[in-house]
Amino acid sequence: MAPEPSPEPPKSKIGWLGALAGALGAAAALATIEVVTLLDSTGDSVTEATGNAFIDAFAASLKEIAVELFGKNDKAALLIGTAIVSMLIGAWLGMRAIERPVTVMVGFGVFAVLGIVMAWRDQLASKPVSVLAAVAGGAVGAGVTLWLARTWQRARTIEADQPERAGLARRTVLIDGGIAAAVLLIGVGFARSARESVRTTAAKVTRKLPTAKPTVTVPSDTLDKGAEAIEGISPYVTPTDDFYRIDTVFRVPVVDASTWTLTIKGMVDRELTLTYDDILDRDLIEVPITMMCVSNEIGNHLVGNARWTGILLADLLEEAGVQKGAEQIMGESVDGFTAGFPVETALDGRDAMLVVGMNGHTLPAEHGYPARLVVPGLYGYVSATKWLKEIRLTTWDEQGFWIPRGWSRLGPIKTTSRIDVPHNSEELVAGTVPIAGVAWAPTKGIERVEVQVDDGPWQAATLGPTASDDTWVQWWLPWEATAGQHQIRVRAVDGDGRTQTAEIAAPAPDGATGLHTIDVTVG
Ligand SMILES: Nc1nc2c(c(=O)[nH]1)N[C@H]1C(S)=C(S)[C@@H](COP(=O)(O)O)O[C@H]1N2
Ligand SMILES: [Mo]
Repeated sequence: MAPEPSPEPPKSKIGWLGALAGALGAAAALATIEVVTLLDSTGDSVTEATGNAFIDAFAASLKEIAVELFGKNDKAALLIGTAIVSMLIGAWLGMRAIERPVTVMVGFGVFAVLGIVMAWRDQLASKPVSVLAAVAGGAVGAGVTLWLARTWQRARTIEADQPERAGLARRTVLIDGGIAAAVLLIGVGFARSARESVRTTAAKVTRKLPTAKPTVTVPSDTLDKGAEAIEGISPYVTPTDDFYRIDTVFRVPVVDASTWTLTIKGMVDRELTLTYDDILDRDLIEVPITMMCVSNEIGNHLVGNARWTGILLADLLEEAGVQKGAEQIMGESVDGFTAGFPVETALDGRDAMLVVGMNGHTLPAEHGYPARLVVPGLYGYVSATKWLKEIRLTTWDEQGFWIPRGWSRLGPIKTTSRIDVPHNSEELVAGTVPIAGVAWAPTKGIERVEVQVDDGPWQAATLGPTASDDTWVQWWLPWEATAGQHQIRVRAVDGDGRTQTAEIAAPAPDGATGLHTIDVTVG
């Protein structure tokens, strides 16, 4: 006698439903962090602190400073990646929600502790708010996971016991899951936009940039202007919106200039502390300086020329009194980034500056508001600290951010030239074609730029006017393009008479070398 077929026994394992509960729980934890961080809207959240820690750790293995990873889109990708990884871990925990709820609690507890550790080492995260956010996030995460998993498991059991209630589990999962997801999205959306608006208000520029006295005249008849303008050549002064941006921050720091101060300390006779007003009340000067990133590959655009407004670092150092034995000037930003350069480079007569303005306007947040350093002739990674909070006179024992990560202690900019037009692989029509671009060797200046087509002779290009040797120079050469494939290369000779090396070197550890070379087809 065959036994009655009994209904499927309820699964003891919750399986993928638990995974879904856990993923939603992790998302709820992240959303809670966002909401609690409203208590300190201008600071970094636990999630952002984790992103920053990741960047710092990962930076060590980067051959190129920040270029790929720290681009705007990649930072968003990192944030989304953090959320996905958290949800995967949450899913893994959620699958154990019924049999071993303790695992879920411990898992989210570990999450919270990790978050606190990350926030502790982030200089822009408020410690009490981070602890609160992490603990609340962990508790909500575990709570949501366990609650959803239990509710869904119960619905399944009921469904298994009472066949007339088929579909109950599916409906419960859809409704609860949908409500949970909606609450999370609304919570995150609200918290993000509220924080963003507080940040924008806090970062409001409080005082208009006073008029500055130009130290040199910026020529108006540059090769990008007027009726004779060469189309496609880099403008002599790079518009602020087009100026490259490189930094290690996950989010641009928000600095309230009304409470911000800059301290000059370390090996000085008198420690100086300046407010934003103190700086703006001084006699400001405006100096055009070409700034460049050490990560710039030959032919690339991590370089720009701007008119910087500020005061001479040399004047500040004189007031503070540099002590004997001081070797290095270390700038530190509000988020803890550091960059150091030799004391001599601020005192040898070049215009090393404390900067508050760029191209006639208040320094934009992305470029270091309220103040940054700019030192002619040095790569940004050893000199151009943005969101500056401290200038320390110290020895070489102290190392700036990128030095232990494999970059050279000294970072003088190497003489470099670039072809802007024609483009690589461009198809041209036979006839007279301008070959044009820029070349730079800040502090030394450019004496000559030479262009070679195929195996022909090196021909001297015509140089545009410049304001000083601290800036790049525009150059151009009319070329009689004949049908066929051609290769064009450029080299510069600096103010010391030294020709740019053709030897190819990668950016690490102290800047790329080689000649920018392009191929064109003339039809
Ligand atoms: N606080 C801070 N300042 C910084 C950096 C940074 O990561 N953090 N990067 C430096 C590097 S590597 C360069 S090349 C320049 C770039 O300045 P910009 O973004 O204004 O072009 O800033 C420098 N100052
Ligand atoms: Mo850089």
